[in-house]
Amino acid sequence: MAHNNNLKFDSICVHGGIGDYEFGPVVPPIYQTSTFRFKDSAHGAALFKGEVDGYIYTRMKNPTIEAMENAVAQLEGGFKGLGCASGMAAVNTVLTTLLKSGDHIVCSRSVYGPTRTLVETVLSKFGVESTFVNSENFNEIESAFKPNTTVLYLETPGNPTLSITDIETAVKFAHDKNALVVIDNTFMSPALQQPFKFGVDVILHSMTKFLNGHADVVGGVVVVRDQEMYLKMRKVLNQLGGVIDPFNSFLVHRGLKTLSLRMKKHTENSLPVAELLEKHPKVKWVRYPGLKSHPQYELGLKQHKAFGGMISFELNGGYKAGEILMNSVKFCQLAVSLGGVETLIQHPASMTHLTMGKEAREEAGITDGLVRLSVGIEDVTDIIADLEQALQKITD
Ligand code: LCS
Repeated sequence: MAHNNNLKFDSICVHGGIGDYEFGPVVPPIYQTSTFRFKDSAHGAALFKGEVDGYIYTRMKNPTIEAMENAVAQLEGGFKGLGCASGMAAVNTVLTTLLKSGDHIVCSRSVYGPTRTLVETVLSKFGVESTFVNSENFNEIESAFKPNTTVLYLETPGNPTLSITDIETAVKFAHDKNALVVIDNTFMSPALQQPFKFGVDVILHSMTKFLNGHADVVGGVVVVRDQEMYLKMRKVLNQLGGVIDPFNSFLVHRGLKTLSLRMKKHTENSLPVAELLEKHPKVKWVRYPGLKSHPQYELGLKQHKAFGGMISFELNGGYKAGEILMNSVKFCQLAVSLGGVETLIQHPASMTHLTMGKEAREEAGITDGLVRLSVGIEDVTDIIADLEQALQKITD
């Protein structure tokens, strides 16, 4: 199908990125090949010089991967996508491209644990300075900026606290200071949040989550707004080598077809689950962007099309009660990751955010008793019944 910029979002989910292929398949074939034959030596040389368009080597470009990249770029309203081997490969590609020795990055405190660890333990070795802030408080962003700040990195809603950052205000400020703004849009997906509309420069995702949606792929993607940034990122990704492979790209591209449907169902299921938790006597607090009690509820209404599938909460009995809950669920599965069709429950302090260290977690509001729920698309009464029976097992 020809690239059509006027299609509505749900139609892009189904048709986005699909090109014309031999024999007319309606889905992109899996070009499971590492390399592509040249017609003759002049053709090979012309491809390498960029004088003709075509394929050389799968780390550089592959039609199956390109199809998925174009689909995600269209969904985000961007220029081009770059498929990466994981979300972390996407984070690394972006930060390595944008930062150099002597630069300073301001980053949300509530980010996926290894993102912070990458900045503090790897990028620091190459002379990159960093400051982590509670980015839901604009004042903290403002006061963290230094003359050498070149990147503002936001994760909103943040993993796992679901804190929401005012993207538009942050972008205006950062651009005024000549810094670029990067957003990790994993938690909402373009179905629910479109950061380019607020002027963000670069978007990235762990496609392992909602974009693929079926818990059977590890992948990431970077989406950029223009050719100049695309060429810069592509060059670095090509050198770092963290590209996605054709089969995983195919699976993600298939997952995208139901992205809009799935995000509606995740949202539809999450609100009653969040409400149940909020009124439950064993629960201390609940964070869900769709609850009026969320401190940035109004901001969420402005930034999100709907509220998504992620909930965090803390039990009155703290870590011990959380342990009982996680060991008592039967339908919800005790596993890290998120954004798949199945409901998952996990404990960030001992799992996904362990490497950040206790002090950094506490500053970010990731308490030892915080439990994170990724609400799936099952029948919500099964999810609720399971959580109710598990909550009953907590006796004190
Ligand atoms: N960004 C966010 C917001 C994430 O949640 C994750 C992974 C990543 C980036 C990295 O993506 P990956 O390399 O795993 O594809 N988050 C995980 C989580 O919360 N539980 O397990 C993985």
